[in-house]
Amino acid sequence: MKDKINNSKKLIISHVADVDGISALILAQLHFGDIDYCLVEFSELEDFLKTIVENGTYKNYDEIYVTDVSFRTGSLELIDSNEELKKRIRHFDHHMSETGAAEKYSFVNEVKEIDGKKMCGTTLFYNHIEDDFKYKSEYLDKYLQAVCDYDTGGPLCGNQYGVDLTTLVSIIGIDAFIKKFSAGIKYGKDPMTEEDYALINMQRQKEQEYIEECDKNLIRIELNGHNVGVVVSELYRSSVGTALSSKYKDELDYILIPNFMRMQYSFRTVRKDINVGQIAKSLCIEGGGNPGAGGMPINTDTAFILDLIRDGIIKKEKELLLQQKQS
Ligand SMILES: [Mn+2]
Repeated sequence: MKDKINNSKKLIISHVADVDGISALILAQLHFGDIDYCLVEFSELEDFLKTIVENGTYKNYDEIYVTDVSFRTGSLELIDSNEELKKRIRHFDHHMSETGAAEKYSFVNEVKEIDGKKMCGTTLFYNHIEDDFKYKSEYLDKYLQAVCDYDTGGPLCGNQYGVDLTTLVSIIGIDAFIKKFSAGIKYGKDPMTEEDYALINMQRQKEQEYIEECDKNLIRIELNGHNVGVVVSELYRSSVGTALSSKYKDELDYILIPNFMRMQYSFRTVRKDINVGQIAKSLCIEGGGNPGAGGMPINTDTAFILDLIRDGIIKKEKELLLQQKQS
């Protein structure tokens, strides 16, 4: 979680984990000025809402934007039971909240596509402010397209600029990324420099080597009837997950990446017959995502998977020993 609370009139709560969540914040800051914000993992939303309700700060805001983050049961009930909070919430998301939440709660606004065009958190929020947005440009269009293509299509989306943005934020961090692309959008000019591309290329080579290491250490487990490849890794989760899911698409339903730095599991698949967002949701109340990319916290409900991974490690070691003996 990353926040800046400064008694402004508006608050935006967005997704900390990717360029889509961060870009909604960039647009909000350009549009409204220096507003309060909080970037969260999905699993942190409820706690953050509880905090602003308990200390009463939510009443300072005339509007509270929730972008690229979906609501779980706890958050839904919290908002629904508090009229003052509810009337301030403006929700723009393309994930799926709890089943039926969009029909049941008027403040839930989830849109997957408009006129056959896939949407992401940033583009939905942009549609909301577009009429009065001062910084329209060809560059803005290119940026929004890139964010949306990558967010809905992943590393294989075919939009190289979208892939580059995601690589760059992993190198320079969220604050520097916000500063750089706020300026880019403000002046309608691509802020990527030759140095940025040099960094991106270096990173990509490192990433490639990292993926090869992850491949060597891949652990296979069975989880609720699915064949799952597990990579215990801290870096490049989308690239790692996508690369290994592509490589093993015939034998593995999806790739699971436990990350102890974020205390999150990430799910990735390139398979069209598998929906990892739904799988994550079925495993844990705070889980969710879209068909190709999902996530859930490492917590009491999901720690049993770590036992399966331990068994998978032991099994793999035994098989290797056996192979060595035979050869
Ligand atoms: Mn998104």
